[in-house]
Amino acid sequence: MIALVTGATSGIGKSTAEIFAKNGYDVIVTGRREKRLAELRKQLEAKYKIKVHSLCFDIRKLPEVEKAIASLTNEFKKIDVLVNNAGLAAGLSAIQDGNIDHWERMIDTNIKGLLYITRQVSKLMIENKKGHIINVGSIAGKEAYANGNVYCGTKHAVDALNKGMRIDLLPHGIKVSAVNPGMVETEFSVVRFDGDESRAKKVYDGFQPLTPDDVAETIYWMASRPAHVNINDVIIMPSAQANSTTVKRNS
Ligand code: NDP
Ligand code: 8X3
Repeated sequence: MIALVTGATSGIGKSTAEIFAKNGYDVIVTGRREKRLAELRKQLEAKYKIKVHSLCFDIRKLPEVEKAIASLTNEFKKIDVLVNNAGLAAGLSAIQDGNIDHWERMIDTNIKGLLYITRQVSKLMIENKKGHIINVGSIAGKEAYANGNVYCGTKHAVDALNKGMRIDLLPHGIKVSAVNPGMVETEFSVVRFDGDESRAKKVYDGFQPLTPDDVAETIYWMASRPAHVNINDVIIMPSAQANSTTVKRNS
């Protein structure tokens, strides 16, 4: 069995690659940071005795996505599970003050990048007559919160695409699911705040956020249901978080 996990250099994607490897899958890991991909490959191969193939590319660039998928050997083209995880938030501003570069990075990565790779991999799954696509959405795709406008918009788009691709791929026997987490402590907030680590840390102050492993375990559970069962959609939250903005913190 083969799983391709986008954005495996950090956070949820890295944990997801590991849990598939631990369960005997060969994995294809992607991201832009080549050194991290090489380290992950070495680590997973040594620990789990499975095969790891790494693809270093920017998911926003269609020619890079096409070249990366085309470069896979026939063996690695038989992808059973695609985890569409690569994504980011950039900034947190009122709509009138939004930074256009932030908007474009989020739209290009979270929507267009997800589409580019899905188009390539779903064709391979159709040839193979099976497959499972698991989209990483967010609680931000289920509700909007102050200053989250464009990030929430991209994750609402993922929610709609999840439903749409499930319909289109149904005749081909391909399952489509989404996992929508609340707050998970990863590099997400450091990226959102352009590298400001102390601001990022405050996001998770005074409560226990989800870990990347919590989400990875859910993704693997979704992927490992029997053939006749599909988990369409999951929302997973820290117990201390009721919705995007209501969090019980110890003061
Ligand atoms: P991280 O920042 O830790 O990981 C993001 C991953 O996405 C990295 O591996 C990064 O790789 C990859 N990525 C980002 N941009 C690109 C790009 N242009 N091309 C290729 N890869 C890219 O964050 P998380 O693990 O938290 O985020 C993973 C997903 O989970 C995202 O879709 C996010 O929106 C979603 N999510 C996160 C939540 C949270 O609270 N953390 C909650 C809900 C959803 P590299 O930099 O090497 O390219
Ligand atoms: C990340 C979750 O709501 O903290 O998708 O932006 S949130």
